[in-house]
Amino acid sequence: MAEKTAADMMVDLLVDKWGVRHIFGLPGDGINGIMEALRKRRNDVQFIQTRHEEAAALAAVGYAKFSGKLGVCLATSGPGAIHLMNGLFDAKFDQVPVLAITGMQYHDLIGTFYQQDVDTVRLMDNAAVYSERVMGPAHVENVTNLAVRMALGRRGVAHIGFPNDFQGQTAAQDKVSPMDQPHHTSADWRVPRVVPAQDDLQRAAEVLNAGKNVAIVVGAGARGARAEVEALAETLGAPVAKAYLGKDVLPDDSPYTTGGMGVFGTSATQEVFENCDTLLMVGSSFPYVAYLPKPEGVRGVQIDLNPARIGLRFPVEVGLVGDAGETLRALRPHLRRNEDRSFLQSAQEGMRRWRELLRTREASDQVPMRPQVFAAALNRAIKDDAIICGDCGQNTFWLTRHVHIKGTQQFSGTGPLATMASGLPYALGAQAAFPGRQVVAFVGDGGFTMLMGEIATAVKYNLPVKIFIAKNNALGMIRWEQMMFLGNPEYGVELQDIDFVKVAEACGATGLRVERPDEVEAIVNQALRASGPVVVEAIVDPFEPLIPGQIKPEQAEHYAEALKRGTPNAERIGLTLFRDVAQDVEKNRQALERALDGQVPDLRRSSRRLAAEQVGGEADEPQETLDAQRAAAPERPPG
Ligand SMILES: Cc1cc2nc3c(=O)[nH]c(=O)nc-3n(C[C@H](O)[C@H](O)[C@H](O)COP(=O)(O)OP(=O)(O)OC[C@H]3O[C@@H](n4cnc5c(N)ncnc54)[C@H](O)[C@@H]3O)c2cc1C
Ligand SMILES: Cc1ncc(C[n+]2csc(CCOP(=O)(O)OP(=O)(O)O)c2C)c(N)n1
Ligand SMILES: [Mg+2]
Repeated sequence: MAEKTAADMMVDLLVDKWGVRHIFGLPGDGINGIMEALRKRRNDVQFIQTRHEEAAALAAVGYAKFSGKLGVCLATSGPGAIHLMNGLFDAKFDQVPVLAITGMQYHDLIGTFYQQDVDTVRLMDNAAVYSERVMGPAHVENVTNLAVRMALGRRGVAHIGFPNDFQGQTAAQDKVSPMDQPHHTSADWRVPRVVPAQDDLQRAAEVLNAGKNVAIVVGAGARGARAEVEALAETLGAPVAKAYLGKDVLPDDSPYTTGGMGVFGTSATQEVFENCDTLLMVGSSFPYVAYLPKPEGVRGVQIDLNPARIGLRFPVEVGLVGDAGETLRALRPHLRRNEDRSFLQSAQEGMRRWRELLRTREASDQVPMRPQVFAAALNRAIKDDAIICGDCGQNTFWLTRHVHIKGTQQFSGTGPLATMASGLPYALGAQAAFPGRQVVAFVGDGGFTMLMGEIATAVKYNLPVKIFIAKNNALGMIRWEQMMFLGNPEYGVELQDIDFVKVAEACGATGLRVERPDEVEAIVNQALRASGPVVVEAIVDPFEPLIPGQIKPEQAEHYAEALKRGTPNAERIGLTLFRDVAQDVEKNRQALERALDGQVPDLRRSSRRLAAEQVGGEADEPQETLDAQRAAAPERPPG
């Protein structure tokens, strides 16, 4: 038998000692040695060839997020490695264990402006907790073991840069240095049990027991601690808000949760944050501090596994470093039951009103279809143990608001990196990890377009992912942000129409289109029943506005200003804005109406007139108006 190459050593270690079963990547001449090692072990580890290295990295993130295991991606030197970067930053931001392996040039040509001679070790510096170049066969075991341990232990990206010629060398072609000892490292890994000291638990309990209105925030770090979180909420009579990446911590019909928080949060959460006197954060680094309770007069306790995240978003009095589940279990005996249930009850009432509002939107029969109708149909159809992947855009709002967690469903998306195009690759990673589970992604047309070649990957590897595209022919979220944040008319946000049904079919997948609310149920179910990968494009209303759970007065002013300053289709946008706020929370209605009245009174008048035409207080405009506006669009100046 031929002697093992350095690449064989690395692959064998990953497969035999670290249990790696999937590697996402794309070959190149900088990694031919590694590809050969993977070919030899093809029965034990599946190489999933993506069409873009970014998708390989994002698939590794999805794989790791849903399975809890190490995600692995592979790219060639130079451009391949550079393409990985976006996905690797996603892993860094969300603290996900991912190992990236890249090729480097021949060891004696590195640093000589040779072809594709990118110093990938330095390239990865800002993304990785560990990034090292292999210096020869004798170095492989030391570096590989440490890289995996760093990725798992520090929950981040580890990177191995492997010079081309070293990949094919054997142990005999290298010399172990006098200071090294072969096989002196180990691949043993056990998840540590991290629990705070009793004194610290006692201090935290004192703060929580003193609270009358305690609010709880849970995030991704509390995934898997559902029972502990519910028990805690019950004891403290405390409503639980869920940060986006912690959406699957509690089912959405739990009596304790007020759902999401932040821009796409619920008004119920916002009310809880305005009225709480104590905040307990469990496994969350929710970034938008402006949406958290104001610290004055609010006492804080936080539980986080990462000491660096304590006190990052809220000036907590007690910061407990520990695992969410373990720490909550240890904390429980120190807590007293809060007999005053009024805070929880009023949160439940707020949630009841919020759900009612969502139901009104979901029941719309308007064409073009409101995206909420599409998301709600998906919500009704998916299985109790589905894996749900999000993307970045307005679609993220609809997904998180209208798809409600139930059963053992798992949910995740790109976090603070907020990268478009993450949904489909996440789904590939999730499906590779769980071949038997239903895996869906809800994405925008802009994001989908960026990596749509990956539908071919799904087909090639028989990964039956279901991709639901909310097609508004726009970079929707930016359209609204340009208006809402700065008061500018939209610019550069329209998308050229693409027939995604044809794209799917061209890749060998099933493509389906849905345009009308009365057919959405059937199409969504047809997609989910299909055995292979499916792309569903839903033609949704491009003018569906983006309105936070509670709009700020200045944001309402900006909307009005943008309409006044020549936003194309201002009339249509004004109407949808009015329609939404007409049934929205009272504060939003007041803010928007005041702003529209002040800046664009004509538009407000026509909104009022149309509202008066509506039968029985329906939220939608009459269908004829929509049809006429659709036919007249675009009312955009040339160029
Ligand atoms: C278009 C778009 C819009 C968005 N808008 C919103 C929004 O309105 N609202 C919103 O909530 N998010 C929104 N997000 C996501 C947002 O940027 C953050 O990523 C998200 O809020 C973070 O959620 P998190 O706190 O659950 O996760 P993370 O930020 O990942 O925090 C998890 C925390 O848990 C800790 N941890 C990990 N394991 C454990 C453990 N075992 N025990 C204890 N602690 C642990 C980690 O150290 C970390 O501090 C949006 C994203 C996109 C793409
Ligand atoms: C890679 C990347 N480029 C640009 C952005 C900025 N951005 C955020 S959301 C968005 C629009 C997304 O459009 P689409 O995917 O169609 O979703 P929609 O908002 O229309 O639902 C853009 C351009 C980003 N987040 N990521
Ligand atoms: Mg779009």
